Amino acid sequence: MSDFKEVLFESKNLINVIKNSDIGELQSIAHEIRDFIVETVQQNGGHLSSNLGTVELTLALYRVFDFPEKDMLVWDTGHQTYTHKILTERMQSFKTLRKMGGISGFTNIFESKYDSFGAGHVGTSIAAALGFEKAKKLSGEPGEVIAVIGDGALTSGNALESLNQVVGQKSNLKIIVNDNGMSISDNVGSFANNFSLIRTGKGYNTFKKQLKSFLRETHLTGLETILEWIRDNMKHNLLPDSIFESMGFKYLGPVDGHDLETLIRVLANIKDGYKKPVVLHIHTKKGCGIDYAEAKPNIFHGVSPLEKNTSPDQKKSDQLSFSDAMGYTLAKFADYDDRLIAITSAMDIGTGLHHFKASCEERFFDLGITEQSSLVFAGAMALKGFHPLYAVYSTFLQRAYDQIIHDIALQKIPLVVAVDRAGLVGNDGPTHHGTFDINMLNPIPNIKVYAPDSVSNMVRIMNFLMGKKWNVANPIFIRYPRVLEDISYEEIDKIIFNDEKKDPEQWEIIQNHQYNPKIELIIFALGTMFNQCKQMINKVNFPIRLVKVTSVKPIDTSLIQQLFNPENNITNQQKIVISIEEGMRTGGFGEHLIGFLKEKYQNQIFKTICLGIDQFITQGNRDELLHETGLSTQSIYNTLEAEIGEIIHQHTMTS
Ligand SMILES: Cc1ncc(C[n+]2csc(CCOP(=O)(O)OP(=O)(O)O)c2C)c(N)n1
Repeated sequence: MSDFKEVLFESKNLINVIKNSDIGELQSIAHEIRDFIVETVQQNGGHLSSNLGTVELTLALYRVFDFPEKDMLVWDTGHQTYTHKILTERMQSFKTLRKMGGISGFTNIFESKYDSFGAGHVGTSIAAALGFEKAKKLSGEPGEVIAVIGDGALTSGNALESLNQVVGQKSNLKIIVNDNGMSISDNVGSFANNFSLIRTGKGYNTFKKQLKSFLRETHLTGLETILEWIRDNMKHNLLPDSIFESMGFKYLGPVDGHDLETLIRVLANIKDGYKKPVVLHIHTKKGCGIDYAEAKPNIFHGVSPLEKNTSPDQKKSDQLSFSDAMGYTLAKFADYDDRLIAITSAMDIGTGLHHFKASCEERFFDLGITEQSSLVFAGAMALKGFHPLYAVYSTFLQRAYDQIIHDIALQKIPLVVAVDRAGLVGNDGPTHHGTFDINMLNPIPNIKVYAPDSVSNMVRIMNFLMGKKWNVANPIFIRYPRVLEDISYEEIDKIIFNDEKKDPEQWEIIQNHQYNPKIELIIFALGTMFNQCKQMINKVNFPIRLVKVTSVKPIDTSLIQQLFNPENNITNQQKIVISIEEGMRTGGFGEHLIGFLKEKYQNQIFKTICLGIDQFITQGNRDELLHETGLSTQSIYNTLEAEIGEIIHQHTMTS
């Protein structure tokens, strides 16, 4: 074990170590932290590139400021906080990163007093920091508040609207812009262009050298002197008219975010000194220090667990995700339909739209982290006769709720929203589970919400809607999970080529072999839950009809009529109705369906059970989480046994 590895693993107070180490020692500690992050992410999965980019920044921040007692640190998004976690009493538990019962991959106020504000969605750091600063001021507490935000997150609506408030609120916030030129993929938009001009301009390198020698050679530590020097040189070399300065901030930088010495000097000079909000622009390398992550920072933004000692991109899989299948299918359709448009909010790879981008770049739009604007943009294109599909994770669609109601549904704009990662997403945990989309969408008029049970059926539904002909008259939402399936691109090609279609509004029934004229169980299983239930029904020696529900709304009233038609029910058979969905129970599909059935067929309904999710769900792998939420095959069986076991046994014996 190297000395510094020992320091890292053995020390009870790493912050103290950081405060008392010289630059050389800090660099060695940075090296060990990087190794430890890579090792842990290889085992547990997680955000690799972003965390490799913030090691030195985090060390410098803890070296200079006194978190959390005096100063406060607010991380945006929270996905780049592994070094922060390691330094703040979580070194020993870091091995449990993202595992069930372990530490979160994001900031979490229940986990540590050092995590000042929980995050997972981008763009909240500046507003939170401003709120903390005001609260500190009103209660007479000293200390600085620092927000760290990436160049990607900075372009989100939330961040920009807060940025616009800082100066007017007479704030002294210190905002550190961690600029690596990347969101998950390349960052887009005017801010990104501006930053990129600074980074690639000749002036930046000259400035870096000049700043370094200035700091070395001068013994002046007077804040004004150094900052004036930075500003003047910046102005001459780089930024005649900084966006931030014109907004009223003191703009400093760009500073090399991997140069510990300079970072510490600049942060120390900012501390307590400037009675004005400051933007410190640092330049970092996403994936810094690890060749493969530096070369492909987008691929290693978020990675799955790996075999030890293999580079993550060596992983092979003969399975496909719903996301890849969706993006691939859409790309195929672009050949038939020259009005088809694909839109993402900075998630081209995650949503599989990179397939579309690769084959049809002129009709692919990455609008950055702007879920609200992206939806409006899609709506406007649809009104001009184009055929937009906006792919977005369920959890991020929450950001655009008003746009769904006010801009899209109210105007009944015909477009498709592909709601990816709907349901339990696994180790990213509660900030990322897609468990609210059904409840959000269910009450909204004019829209339709589909929920395929499998990749192949999703492709068939896509064929039905937009294969060879755009068949979309309403806003359509297709929700599908973060799940891999054994299906190949060739099989998808066949479905597309043969134009196999599925009308999702027509549900299907399967039945186990028995019939009981007195009582039966009808299970309405939405989307993914069909598979869990299918495995279960053959275990049960009791008449069950399992309905594969592929649309949240509209509900299939003709199938319901077929099941409940009183004229067919001459034995006055009673029914136990169960609904099951991978989403919040309250206000979900099941509550709505059962309400409808009770209103129409009360006298046939013996009992109802509505299965779904009741609380914020922790992190863990999908199987663990399905089990925890009562949605795995085994736990559904257990619930039935507990709730209606008696009835089942009674009727099984007498039938
Ligand atoms: C509202 C929302 N949309 C999308 C995401 C997905 N996401 C997580 S990190 C990220 C990129 C952030 O880029 P940046 O802030 O520059 O940080 P970096 O990873 O480059 O350090 C995105 C798009 C999210 N977390 N929240």
